[in-house]
Amino acid sequence: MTFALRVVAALAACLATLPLARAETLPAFEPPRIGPPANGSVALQIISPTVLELAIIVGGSPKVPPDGPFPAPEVPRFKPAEFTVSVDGTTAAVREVGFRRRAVYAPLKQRDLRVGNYVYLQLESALRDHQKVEVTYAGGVPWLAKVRANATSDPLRLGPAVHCNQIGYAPDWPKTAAVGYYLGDLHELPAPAAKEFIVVNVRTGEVVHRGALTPRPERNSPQPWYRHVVEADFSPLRTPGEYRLVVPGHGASYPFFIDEGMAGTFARTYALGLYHQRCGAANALPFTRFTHDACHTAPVEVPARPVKTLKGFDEADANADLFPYVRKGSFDAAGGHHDAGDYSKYTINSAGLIHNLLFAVDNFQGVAELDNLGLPESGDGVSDLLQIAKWESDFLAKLHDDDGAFYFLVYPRDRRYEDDVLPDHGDPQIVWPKNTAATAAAVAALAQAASSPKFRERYPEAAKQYLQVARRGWDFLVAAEQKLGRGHTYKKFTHYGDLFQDADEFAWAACELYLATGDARYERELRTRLNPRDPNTRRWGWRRLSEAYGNAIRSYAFAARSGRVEKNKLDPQLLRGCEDEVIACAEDWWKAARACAYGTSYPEPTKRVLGGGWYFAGDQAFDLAVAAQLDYPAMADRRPAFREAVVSNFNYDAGCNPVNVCYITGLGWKRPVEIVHQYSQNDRRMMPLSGIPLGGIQEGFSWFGLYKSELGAQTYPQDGAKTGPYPILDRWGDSFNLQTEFVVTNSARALAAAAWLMAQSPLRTQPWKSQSAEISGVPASARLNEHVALRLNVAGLDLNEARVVWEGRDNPAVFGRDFAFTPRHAGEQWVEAEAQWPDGRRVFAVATFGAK
Ligand SMILES: [Ca+2]
Ligand SMILES: [Ca+2]
Ligand SMILES: [Zn+2]
Repeated sequence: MTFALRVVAALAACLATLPLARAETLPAFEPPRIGPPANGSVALQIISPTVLELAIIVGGSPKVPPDGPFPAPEVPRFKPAEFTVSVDGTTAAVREVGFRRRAVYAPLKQRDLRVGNYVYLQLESALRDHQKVEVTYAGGVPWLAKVRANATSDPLRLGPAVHCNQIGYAPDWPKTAAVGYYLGDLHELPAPAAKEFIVVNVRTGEVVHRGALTPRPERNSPQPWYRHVVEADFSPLRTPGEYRLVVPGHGASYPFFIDEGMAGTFARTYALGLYHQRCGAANALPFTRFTHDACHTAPVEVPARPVKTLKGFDEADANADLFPYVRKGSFDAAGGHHDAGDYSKYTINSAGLIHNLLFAVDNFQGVAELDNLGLPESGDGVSDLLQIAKWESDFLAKLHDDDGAFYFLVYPRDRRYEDDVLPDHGDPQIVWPKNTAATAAAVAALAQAASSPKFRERYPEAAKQYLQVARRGWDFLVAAEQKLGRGHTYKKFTHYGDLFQDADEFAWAACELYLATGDARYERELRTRLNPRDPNTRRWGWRRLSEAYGNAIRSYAFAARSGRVEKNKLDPQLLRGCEDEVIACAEDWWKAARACAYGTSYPEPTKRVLGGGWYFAGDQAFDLAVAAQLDYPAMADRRPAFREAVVSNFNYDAGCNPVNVCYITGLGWKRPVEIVHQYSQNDRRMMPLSGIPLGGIQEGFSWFGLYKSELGAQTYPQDGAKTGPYPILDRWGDSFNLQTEFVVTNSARALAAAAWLMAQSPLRTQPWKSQSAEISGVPASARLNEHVALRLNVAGLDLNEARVVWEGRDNPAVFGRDFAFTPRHAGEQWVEAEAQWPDGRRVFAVATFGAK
């Protein structure tokens, strides 16, 4: 039998309802447009055999709205009779019409509002495959007037209701995709009538797998959201390749890989994101195209003026004189990582970053051996995660005053945010005053580094010096407590470290100092400050392993396992309590992932109050990975479950979510272009810098200057509606939204969890540092509006396997091996290409030409 006949026979035998095209007629996948749709664009999509979606993008007014509540635009009332649906030339009856509306694009720097208006047409009878559908509108809604739109029910069309991990799955991972869709005031798409799905090889058209669609309803939600979601589990498919998952009548997923490199993709991309946060050093080719010179290398000032006169101190000024500055003048505080989308450096998060990465180096199986993440320091024989942690801890070890206390943060001297510059053109900086929470966190992190067996082995001198600095910091804390009394030492500057006031940071510091020194004095302190069974050590009474209590519990639970102390130096009760808490935390996240239709560990208490925001699935993945390292008797059974939940959290972030958005920049097919990041708000590119985690759940849009309350007001059904609100996991819009802004501790946790998976894969020993690439076809000079055909060339790597993104001056970003660049304005032209392989290796190429 020929190959094509085999496919047809397989389909005929197993899939009578799946009239898939023969292999040779498999259409090539057309990469999607990157970025938001244009104003005025009209698209008809076939969501299911009986549901059509007509999407019309309507521009907002160019004027910034006045202050105060924005008047919600009228909700159109459609009648089925206003729509004519023709199927292969025959009129099909429309039973019901639904509607939803949401801003699809709202950038920060220039007002450019694009509002998606989605009309749903529920048909009386089901479409068959390969039918031509045309919709016309004859009603009076102005933005829909005289619309005529076409679509074909190609079984392999991109199906918006089919959600997969767009990056891919490792052969031995559980592999799931989801089917579901929100139809506005028609509520949720019913579960598909089909009982089966298939997986098709993109290159050959071969049907390589078929399986049953099974219900995966959302549980424990007060709203009837995601009740009809079904899951497609294709775990048995292990053959590496590029595939699409097809659900009869609903279309196909984006292409994805099954590849041993998947964990490497996540780990290398998160590592690149942390490289992009690196301060005091340049970001340079060939490691990234998002370059800048060394930043913030000037000495930071200890403010000589009263703090009250400085801008941005308004929350701290009332408290700044409790621990006055001792050292005057300025000092070297270069290094570390920019905290988040801004370029400041918060001591609390610096300490958290060190904890997370060093914990993974010391405890996550195989992670310490990874030396191939694609960073400048890869391939030098030293653990890459250890080196990232060292970069941060060298910075932190400098950030103390002469009295041993640590400054709260490094911050611009004259304003809150350096929001109009790249970091190498950043501001003069100052340090904020000291507080006990920042000091205790720094003490803990440096003591942890000083006692980390892997760190000490590689950096014995630094370890000694850190321990000295940590002890002095502790002495400051003890003196402060003697003077002011326990529970009265803490002053709030901002919300960083404010949870549990300074009690959790004190407990963490005592814990790490005990593990670093074995000194009974610290152990006594620890015992009075840490009770892992006390619900008051949990955020909101339920979120386990929060903040510095979490760090202390984690470190103590693994103190002997990581080789810090002998087991007989540990209090068995306390040890058991810490281990139990680590496992209970992972159980919470595993249950939450199971209770979510889309497999992310959306915490149930948050779900019950319809909450969201600052949700980073990598945090939960980290907690799950931590528990999976325990060799507790009960753990043998639980390890696969926890690992499965790690993967389902990554799947969600990689696009297996209701809106198909990839919540890690630089990956996937549907990529946000507008993120909360000063670099990306000020560089020349359309695409944000790669490797940045984005919050995967948001309650709604942020209020900001050019839109004020308009983004929320444009939404229908409203996010906050009492009945039938807009479902929480559907609330994404490509907008500057503070609720999606990460901090580097989120990056570190996600990297650690991904690195653990990578360390179990064949990729763990694959050498990789970086590789230069070249753009061919670059002309000497540019002629306006004439195409320039460009091609990316990379020696020794097969670009057919890569996802390549191009962009250039005045040209939007596009996917493709080649690039047709068009100079739009006189002067120097630039083009850039970024290629990423299924194992996360990435190369960048940049060219400039034309007049200067
Ligand atoms: Ca290295
Ligand atoms: Ca605290
Ligand atoms: Zn910097």
